[in-house]
Amino acid sequence: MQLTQQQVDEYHDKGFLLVESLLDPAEVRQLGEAFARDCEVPGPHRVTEEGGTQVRAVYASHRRQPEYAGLIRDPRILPPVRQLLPEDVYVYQFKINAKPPFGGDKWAWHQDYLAWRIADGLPAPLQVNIGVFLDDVNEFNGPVIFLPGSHREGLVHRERKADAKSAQHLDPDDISLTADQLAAYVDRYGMTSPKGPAGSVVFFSPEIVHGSAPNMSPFARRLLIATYNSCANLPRPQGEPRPDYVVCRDSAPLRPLERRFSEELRTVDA
Ligand code: HL5
Ligand code: SIN
Ligand code: MN
Repeated sequence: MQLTQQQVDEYHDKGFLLVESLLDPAEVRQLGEAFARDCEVPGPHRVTEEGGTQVRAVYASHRRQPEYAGLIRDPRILPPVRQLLPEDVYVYQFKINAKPPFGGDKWAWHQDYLAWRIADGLPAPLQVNIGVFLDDVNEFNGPVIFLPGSHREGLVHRERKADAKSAQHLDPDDISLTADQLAAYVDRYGMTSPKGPAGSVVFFSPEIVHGSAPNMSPFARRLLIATYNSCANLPRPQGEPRPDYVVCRDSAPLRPLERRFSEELRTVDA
């Protein structure tokens, strides 16, 4: 699949692009089952909600579940990513943010690239994120909210809080914008939250300001986020590099699969 020039322009202008129903319902079901399976794998890659046992996020599922290994190279996803970032790319980070009904906590207002610059010494914001809706996303279940156009000003600030919220990953809370910064940015750019059926995909910039509210609805909001980084932009950590579930080491250029991930899996099974 190729994006139209208008879609490419929209991504660069707003900092994100929503493509509705890119995956079909049967594929969404497969991905959901793979997530349920992956949630059972214990380890530091499984992040729980503060003070609880509920899963908040699971990292690096593409290394354990064939559905996700295929998805990151799917011909509907990888070629568009390469249109938005015309470089050889690899997956730098892969996570699924669970946000279960009545309990998924907020994700504070932040810019991704600041996290990766601070924590991993990532030289440049040469990334494209994809957000794959594993559930229908509506105004009730804690959709990601973007400040459209906010990616164009670079980093809003460069500080990290002294006390880390999580030892397993860098929680956006540690690098969040102040209330004044957020208010000024919303004044300039406004807010919007892409919504749509499960299977929709939102491509978004590593510099766009975003965040999301807690989920107090009875609807789950599982969101898969994969970050593609330019192969020429490897991290240069100052000290110990972070674990490879949070910063993937395999930086070999990805090539698209010939057929959609679900068809490739069928061939393997046969
Ligand atoms: N949790 C990520 C990490 O690299 C950073 C956040 O949305 C990305 C800010 O630890
Ligand atoms: C994130 O930006 O890492 C989290 C966004 C979300 O899951 O709402
Ligand atoms: Mn983020």
